[in-house]
Amino acid sequence: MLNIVLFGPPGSGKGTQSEKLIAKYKLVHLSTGDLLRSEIAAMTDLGIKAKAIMDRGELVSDDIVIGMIRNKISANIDSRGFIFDGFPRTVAQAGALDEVLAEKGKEISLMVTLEVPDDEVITRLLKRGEQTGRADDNVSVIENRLNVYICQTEPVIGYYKEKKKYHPINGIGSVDEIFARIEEEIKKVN
Ligand code: B4P
Repeated sequence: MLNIVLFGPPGSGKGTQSEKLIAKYKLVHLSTGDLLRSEIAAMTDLGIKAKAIMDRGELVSDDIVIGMIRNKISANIDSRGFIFDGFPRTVAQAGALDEVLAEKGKEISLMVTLEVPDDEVITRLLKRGEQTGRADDNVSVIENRLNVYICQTEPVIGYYKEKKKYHPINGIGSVDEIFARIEEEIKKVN
């Protein structure tokens, strides 16, 4: 199995690159952001709770997202592999992901981090906000998302560094250029 954690700040291009990775490697895409937005669209109890949290740019509780991921992994365990997009976002989520995979005799192959400076992600997210009206793509919420990333999510890098699975790449350039950099990192482990 090829199991990739695609990591980076909000707006670094995780969702964009996931689409290309799925097409090339036939992996199952697990985006916690997309899963949560589907719950919101369906107006489930979980979705109603998640919407308020996401609209503030904060993280939905570990229990909720770990439960969602556990179900999806179990349902697709015979696939060629997974791309984890926007998950794990806390060290507790990273540990839980390893446990869920280990229960099934699997593990993460590599963590690719898209390195993009704050001014660039702010520009990208404001543009998407204008184009799509996404509720969390406005200046004050983007600032909060970046703070949450630094405080709660960046420590996940240390978790994968210790396991020798950390592969940082430059996330500035065209979508195809960045994809080629990701492919180079995959070749090193696959
Ligand atoms: P996500 O949906 O994961 O969204 P994201 O981090 O904002 O976006 P991403 O990095 O995927 O950027 P994209 O490719 O779209 O999270 C949203 C919220 O959900 C979180 O704030 C949180 O509340 C909640 N949540 C999700 N997962 C959670 C978890 N595990 N635990 C707790 N809470 C969780 O790219 C952004 C823009 O840049 C696009 O418009 C794109 O077109 C553009 N772009 C992409 N690549 C580019 C390039 N190379 N050059 C120029 N522009 C580019």
